[in-house]
Amino acid sequence: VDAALVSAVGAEHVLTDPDLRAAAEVDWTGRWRGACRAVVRPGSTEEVAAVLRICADAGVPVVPQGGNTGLVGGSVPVGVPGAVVLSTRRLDALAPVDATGTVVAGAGATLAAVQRHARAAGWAFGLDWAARDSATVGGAVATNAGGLRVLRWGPARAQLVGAEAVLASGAVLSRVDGPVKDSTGYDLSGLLCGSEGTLGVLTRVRLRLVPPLPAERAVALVGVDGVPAATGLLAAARRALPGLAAAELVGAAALALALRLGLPAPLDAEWPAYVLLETAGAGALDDLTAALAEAPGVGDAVLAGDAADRARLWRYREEVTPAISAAGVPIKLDISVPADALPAAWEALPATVSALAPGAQVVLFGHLAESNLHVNMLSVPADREPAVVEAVLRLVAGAGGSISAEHGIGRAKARWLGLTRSAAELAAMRAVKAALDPAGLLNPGVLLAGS
Ligand code: FAD
Ligand code: 2HG
Ligand code: ZN
Repeated sequence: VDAALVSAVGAEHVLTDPDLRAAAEVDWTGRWRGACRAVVRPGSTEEVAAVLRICADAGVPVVPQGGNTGLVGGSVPVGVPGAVVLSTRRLDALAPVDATGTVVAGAGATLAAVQRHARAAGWAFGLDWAARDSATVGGAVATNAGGLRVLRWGPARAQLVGAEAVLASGAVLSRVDGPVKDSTGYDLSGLLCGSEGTLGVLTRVRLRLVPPLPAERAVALVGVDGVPAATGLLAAARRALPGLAAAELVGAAALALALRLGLPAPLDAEWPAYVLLETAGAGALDDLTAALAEAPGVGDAVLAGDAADRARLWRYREEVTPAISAAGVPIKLDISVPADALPAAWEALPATVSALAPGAQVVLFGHLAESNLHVNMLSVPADREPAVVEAVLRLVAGAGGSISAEHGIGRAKARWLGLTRSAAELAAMRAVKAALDPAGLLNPGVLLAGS
C-alpha cells in the first residue's frame, strides 16, 4: 500500500515518520490522540481518487483531515488501526470569483484565504470564526460549521452552491461548474455537507459569496444580569438594528478565563453574562447607542466604533476557546435549544454537571441568536465523562434541542446521535452510508457509531 501511495502522490507527500505524522494524530484540544500508518497529501482531485482506490483495494480506512481544528475528534485517527490520514491541505487553489459572486475553492483553502480572495474581488465570505487561519472550507462544509456570522449569513450549508467529492470507490462527483440553479434530483452536494468525512472526500466547493459588511460598524459588550435579560436585549436589538451582524453570549466563567490571558476587565463590575452585539451601516455607533438606551436588560455597556476598539471588544468572545485550553483539556459540547428554552437550559446545565462531577468547572458561552451554547467542562474525572456528557445531552434533547449545533457529531457524540435523530432517520443515514461506502472505510467510528 505505502509503495502504491508513493507512486500516486510522490514520496514527499506520504509521511510515515512518527515525528511528521504527530501533528495529524492529535486534535486541537489534545483530547483525541491516535495513530495512523501515514499522512497522505494528494495535490489534485485525480490524486485523491487514486489514493482512495488504493485504500479501497487494500481495505485501508481513510480519515479525511483539513485544518484539524475540529472539536469532536472526527479529524484524527483514533481507534482506526492502520488508517491513512488524507490531508486536503494541498488542495488550496482558488478560482476567480465569477460574475454571480460565486467562487470555486479547493477544499484545503483556509477560511482566511477565501475571505481575502473574496475581498479582493469586492465580495465577502459569509463564514468566520476564530480558527479562520487554519480551518479549511472543506472542513467547514464537511461539518456544516457555523461561526460568528450565522445571524447574518447562515451556516456553511447556506454558502454552498455545489461540491466536488471523491467517493470511497474513487468515483468523482462534480457539481462545481454550470448554473447556480439546479433541480435535477438528489442534492448530493447538500448530502455531503455535514457528512464529516464519512461519505466522500470533498476536493472543491463552490461557495456563494455575500456583499461586504459596510465598513462603518459598531460593537458593544453589554453586561446583563442573566440570560432572560440577554434574550430580551437580543429581541430589541433585532427590531431596532437592521444592520445587526453578530449577537454572542459569554458567561461569567468564560469571561473570567479570558481575563486570565491578560485582557483588562471590560466593565467596572462583574455580570452573570455578557452580550456582544455588532451592527454595520451608516451611523452604526449612534444607532447602537440609541438601541441600547431603549432596550431592556442592559446592566452596563462598553461601545466601540473604530476598528481597533471593535477588535479589542471581540477578543472577549474570541479568546474564550484558547483560554479554556490554557486552563486544561476540556470536554466540549455545542448544543442548541429552542429560543424559549435557553434561560432554563443555562440555569440547569451547571447543576446537572455538578451533580455527577462536583469539582467540575462549567464554562458557558456561544451564539445567542441561534440559542447555540458551547458547554465546556474542565476537571471532570475521566470515569465520570460519559455520564456527564450523557446527562447534558439528555437535558438538551428533553428541551427539544440538538446535541450538535455546529461542530458535528464526530467520535465524541456518535453514541448519542439517537437522542435527537429518530430511528427512521438513523436507518436512512445508515442506508446512505452503506450505499456510498459499503466497506465502511471512510472515517469509521465518526457520526454513525460502529460505522
Ligand atoms: P478538520 O478538523 O480537519 O475536520 C473536521 C471534520 O471534517 C472531520 O470529520 C474530517 O474528517 C472532515 N473533513 C475535513 N475536510 C474534509 C474534506 N475535504 N472532505 C471530507 N471530510 C472532511 N466551528 C464552528 O462551527 N463555529 C465556530 O465558531 C468555531 N470556532 C472555532 C474556534 C476555534 C479556536 C477552533 C479551534 C475551532 C472552532 N470551530 C468552530 C471548529 C472547527 O474550526 C470547525 O469544525 C471547522 O469546520 C473544521 O475545519 P477543519 O478544516 O479544521 O476540519
Ligand atoms: C466558538 O463559537 C467555537 O467560539 C468554539 O465554536 C467553541 O470552544 C468551543 O467550545
Ligand atoms: Zn461556536
